[in-house]
Amino acid sequence: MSTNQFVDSVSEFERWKNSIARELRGFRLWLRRNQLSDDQSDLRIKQILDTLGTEYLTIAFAGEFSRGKTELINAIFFSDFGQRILPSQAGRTTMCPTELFYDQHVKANYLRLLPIETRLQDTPLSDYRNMTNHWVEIPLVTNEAEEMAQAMHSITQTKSVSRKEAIELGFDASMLDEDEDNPEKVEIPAWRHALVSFAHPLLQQGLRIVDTPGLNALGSEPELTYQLLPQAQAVVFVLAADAGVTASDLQIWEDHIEQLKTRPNLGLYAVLNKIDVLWDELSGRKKTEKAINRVVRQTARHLKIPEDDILPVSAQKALLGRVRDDKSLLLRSQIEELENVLSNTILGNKEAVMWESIIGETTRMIEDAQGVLKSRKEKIDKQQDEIKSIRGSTESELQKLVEKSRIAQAEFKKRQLALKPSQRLLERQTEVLLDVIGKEPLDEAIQRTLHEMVESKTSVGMLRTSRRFLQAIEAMMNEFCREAELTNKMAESMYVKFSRDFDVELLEARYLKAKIYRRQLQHILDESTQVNRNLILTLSEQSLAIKRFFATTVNQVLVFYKQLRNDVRQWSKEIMLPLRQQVNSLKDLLESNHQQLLALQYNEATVEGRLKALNTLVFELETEIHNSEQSLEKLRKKAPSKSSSNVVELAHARR
Ligand SMILES: Nc1nc2c(ncn2[C@@H]2O[C@H](COP(=O)(O)OP(=O)(O)OP(=O)(O)O)[C@@H](O)[C@H]2O)c(=O)[nH]1
Ligand SMILES: [Mg+2]
Repeated sequence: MSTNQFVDSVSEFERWKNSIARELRGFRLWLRRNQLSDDQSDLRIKQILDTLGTEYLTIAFAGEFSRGKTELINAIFFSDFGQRILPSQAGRTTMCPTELFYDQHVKANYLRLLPIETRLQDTPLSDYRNMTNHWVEIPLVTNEAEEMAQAMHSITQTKSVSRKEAIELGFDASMLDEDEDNPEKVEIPAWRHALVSFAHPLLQQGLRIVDTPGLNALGSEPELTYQLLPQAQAVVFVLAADAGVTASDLQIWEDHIEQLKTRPNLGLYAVLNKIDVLWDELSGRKKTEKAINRVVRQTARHLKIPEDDILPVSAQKALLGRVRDDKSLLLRSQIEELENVLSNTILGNKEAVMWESIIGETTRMIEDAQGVLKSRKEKIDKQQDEIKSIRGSTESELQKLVEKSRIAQAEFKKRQLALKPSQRLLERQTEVLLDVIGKEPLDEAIQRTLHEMVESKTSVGMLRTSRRFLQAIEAMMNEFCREAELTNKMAESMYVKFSRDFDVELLEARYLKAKIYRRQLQHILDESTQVNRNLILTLSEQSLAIKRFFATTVNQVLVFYKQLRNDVRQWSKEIMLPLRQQVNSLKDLLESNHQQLLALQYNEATVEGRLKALNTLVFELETEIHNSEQSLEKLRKKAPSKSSSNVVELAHARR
């Protein structure tokens, strides 16, 4: 297999996932051992473990056709096949977006192709992923390079349709090639999307590669811009050194890629491919180097990004160098510099995202449970003092203590009941919060928009309507933020009351972080403003523009709010968990204390025996607290080290 930087990064990623899973499983047992687990916490841990199993490190390649995106993928990842595995040739080659990964659910090799006609339906691309019956499946024999390459050839398939049909399918007719045999018709991609699952070591460990076609594919499949690219940890924009930054390169960059610059935890790079065309043996290497540097500087100016983010390479020579084992050619291709940067970037960014979501949540869960054990220990300390003080007490004194403990139990029950109203208040407030972002107000806004769009006579009118829709969505978010603030205040006062009533240390309430959601939504809205403009102004047929608007922006917003509702529900469960754990733990303690006093009273036990038993309990608790501390330390060590910026940005919502 190829020996590049990715091998190290991807296996580190897998080790990382495994060690987190190990800690989580250990924590689940720890909870059970300490009587702190219940169905809810158990289910949550299972969910986190499941998500962990299907986390991918994603790297996406985009750019105008024929810049060498696919050649680059062949050179970086699949040179061990000794030939090109993905089709790469002059002219338009890759016809549909192609995802290469290993399907962790099915654990099988396959090539699935989604027919282009599915674009006529309203179903978004993301929904098709789980609808296997809509895809055409081609078997993959992955140990035969030739057969593998042949199967992959279907990614390049086109079909001939009338201009009208092409437009209906969402293509910009001016971008398409004429059918040579039939000038009435145009060539369009036969497939809308390709999923390639195969058991390559890098992919098995969780790497996912996204290859996109040039030919303004991003424009005709907005979900790519919206979902697939922003989810990646690195996006590589490929240019060719001989062409420089052409008008169409720049257009793709400005319309679809540039906005990713502000995404947290996403590395954006430009690759200046085909530097071998600048290699000139006659004028020597120094001059060549100068020429390359010149193009890099120009590119940086055009794209408005730092020169350091532009990486000159020759994909073709890199592939050749690897296949022929020609070290000096490989070195000259500069591919290894690119691989270094990319592999570090994806790992660092992924760690940052996972730190915020999975690891963050796990640490919080452990900290909370640890808090419960600590206060359990405190209470036992107090009990010990009490027992010590009854050494040599008379029967009537003991009787008093038994009575006192009975009263304490009754008191505890009362307090438990007194907790209910504030809990109910918080539950009701959560309902209010969910209503604000509920399906109903959303559907209303959507229906209104649809109606207005159908009614509007001009594209300017449609643009105005689409803007109004985005404003309504934003207003909804503002209200959500206001209500969330109130919710957080309620949660806080419930925690304060709890610690006062039960005389335990104040637990730290985990607040609902509305601001993070607001920022996320803002990203979606900013991006869609741009895309909608292009969409509405370029699609001449109104009904098509409407359809596309709904398939992209509206769908994005729906998905976002659905996720938000899930997160709010999850949060409302999580906020109660530590309190429930505390209550159960305290109740058990009171009960066992009471039983022990009774036993002392009836001479079934001695004070010394009781003290010994309590000592053992304290020792066990200390050990368990120490264990959880070690788990926490291990997890904290996994805090992102390589990635620098924006670490705290996207939390919860990426789950
Ligand atoms: N000289 C030279 N040619 C290259 C290099 N990389 C790719 N090419 C050639 O450029 C052509 C296009 O390469 P592809 O990999 O198909 O380009 P692409 O960006 O994937 O193009 P689409 O799939 O059409 O979007 C092919 O003929 C490649 O052999 C390179 O580093 N040097
Ligand atoms: Mg290609």
